[in-house]
Amino acid sequence: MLMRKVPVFVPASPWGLRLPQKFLFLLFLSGLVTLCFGALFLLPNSSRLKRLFLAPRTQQPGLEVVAEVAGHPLVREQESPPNPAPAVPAPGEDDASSQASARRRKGWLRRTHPTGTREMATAARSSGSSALRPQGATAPRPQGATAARSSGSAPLRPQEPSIPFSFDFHAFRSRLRHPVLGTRADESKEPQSLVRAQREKIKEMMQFAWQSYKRYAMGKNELRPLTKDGYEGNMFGGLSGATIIDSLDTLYLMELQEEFQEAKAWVEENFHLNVSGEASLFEVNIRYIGGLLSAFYLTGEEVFRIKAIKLGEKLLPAFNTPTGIPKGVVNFKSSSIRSWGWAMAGSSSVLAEFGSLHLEFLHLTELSGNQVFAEKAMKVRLVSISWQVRNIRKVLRKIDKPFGLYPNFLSPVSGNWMQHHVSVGGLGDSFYEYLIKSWLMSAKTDVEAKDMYYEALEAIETHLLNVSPGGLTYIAEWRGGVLDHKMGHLACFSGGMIALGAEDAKEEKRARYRELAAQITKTCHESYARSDTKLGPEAFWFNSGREAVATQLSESYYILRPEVVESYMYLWRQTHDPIYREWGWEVVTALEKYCRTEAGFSGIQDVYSSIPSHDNKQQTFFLAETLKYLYLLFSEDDMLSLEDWVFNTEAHPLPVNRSDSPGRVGGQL
Ligand code: DMJ
Repeated sequence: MLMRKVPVFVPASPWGLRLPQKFLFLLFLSGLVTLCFGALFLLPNSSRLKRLFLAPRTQQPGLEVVAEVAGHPLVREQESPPNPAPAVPAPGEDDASSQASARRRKGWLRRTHPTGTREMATAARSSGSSALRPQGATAPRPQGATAARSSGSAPLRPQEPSIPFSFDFHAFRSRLRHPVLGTRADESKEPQSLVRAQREKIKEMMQFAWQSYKRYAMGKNELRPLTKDGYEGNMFGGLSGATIIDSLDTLYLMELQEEFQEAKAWVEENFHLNVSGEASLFEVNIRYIGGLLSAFYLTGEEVFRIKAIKLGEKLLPAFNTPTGIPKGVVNFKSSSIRSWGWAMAGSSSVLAEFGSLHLEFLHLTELSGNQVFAEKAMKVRLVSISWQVRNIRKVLRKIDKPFGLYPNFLSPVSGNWMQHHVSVGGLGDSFYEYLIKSWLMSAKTDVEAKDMYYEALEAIETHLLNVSPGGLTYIAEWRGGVLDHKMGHLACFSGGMIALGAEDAKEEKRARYRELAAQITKTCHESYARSDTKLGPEAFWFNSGREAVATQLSESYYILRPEVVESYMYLWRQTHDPIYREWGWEVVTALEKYCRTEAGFSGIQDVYSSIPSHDNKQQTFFLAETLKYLYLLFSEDDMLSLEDWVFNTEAHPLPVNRSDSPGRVGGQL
């Protein structure tokens, strides 16, 4: 019989184990522990276990980083690194196609909202989240208003990690000073009034424009009413549905409930971001992001917030230039960027384009939370969305300006002006608009924007403003000191802008600016009144004895632009002079007579012909802006009150920021 030899000097353990066995057991145990610890690293970032044991040392908001902007001194900025390498989702990665990182992003998106889809919204509602309705509204509202709360309504799932950011939609709504759609005092006082009938007529026009688009072009960017089909265009990088997203807030405002629901359903189900074309940074920002942000602020529907943020991420590569001044075109697939070929042979960024991002980008920060956005969207480096636009401001503040004027073309590489053409119309326009609106949107804390606006206006007044022999006030264009005595239709927004900014000007300038706003608006009205159709041309001149008329056919077209009625709306709100409603109604009548076709509204090729031919395009801004401003012109002042809202340059209302959130910009950068 084989007997195992037991060494006498090795006592048995209390568990009956001998030393070699104990050693083996310990070896096994320590191997197990090492394996478990190593496995932690393989867990997704959102895992609670991982965060518990491997707490990341991320930078906290408020930490200062120092960035060098090429050609400029060191830039000190809150929460912001140098202009980074593009840190957006990998090409093609988005809500439809992203894989692992999308799952990671979903983690934080879910944390701040009860829903990303309609089904989830429904679930949130049925789980008891209170329905939001426009405050003080008496009439039925679009169902979009019955939105789930952004935070606090749906309890976070126990396994969901918390994040330092959440947007409190209820708190935001409670900070508004007026019901979103107003109190409709006029409706109860005078239910059959003329103004109400006029408003209803404009609503019918919107309904017709929408129905026509829906019937012939649903999902395409624009309707072609003559050929009864859709058109995608080449500005949106392959994104679709520009008319839908541009229309959301107008439909909501006019209480076109069914139509609003159709538009919202399309966004939920069909608005895909996995596109791969070249997009205009400016157009995508003002139309898509502006439209989505407004739709969110009006309804609280999470789908709009999420899509806006994700689209914002896709635009970030545009800022990857030595100066941080973005280029105008982004390739959604490769993230490569370029300037428009027409902008000084592809060397320049355009003032109106890079100068019209501020409002939307601050709200993207407000709704995403800088740190989370940076961590997830940028993967590694911490970059706040609003830093990008703050940097633009910094560059413009420092650069030498000829006579205090801002030329239209700037090199994003050197940070120098590329020529000296100054215009308050095309190429320059909304840069000035965003200065005064940044001041207003910051609840009058962004002193830098205010100062830049009044300084620029002063220079415009000194060098560009003119009065024609016939007594019409106009803003000319400036080419290195020589004036072109013309105004573009686009420049006609300036009447409204100057009216809007008049109240915060130095006291001795206030009356002057009010008067200037009225005079410019009158001139723009003249450009309409002097045409056969009572619609205004694309550009009008003041020379050779002719005033406020186009001088060639190539400038005689009207493409359903809003700028003139936009100024009527602001002037009406400021003065309540009935002339603005009269002028607005002239436009309604002319649109009906010359632009309405069997299948939608169309621009016309010659405003001086009483039988004009149509251009076969129902522009998205007709629904976003022209009809919205007309509707507001015939509404009470507390509908989208200017105390609570600023309109972006595509007429999408964005709220004045009265919170202490990161999106809020003070005067100092
Ligand atoms: C709109 O897209 C915007 O208003 C933009 O600022 C320039 N103009 C068009 C409409 O005319």
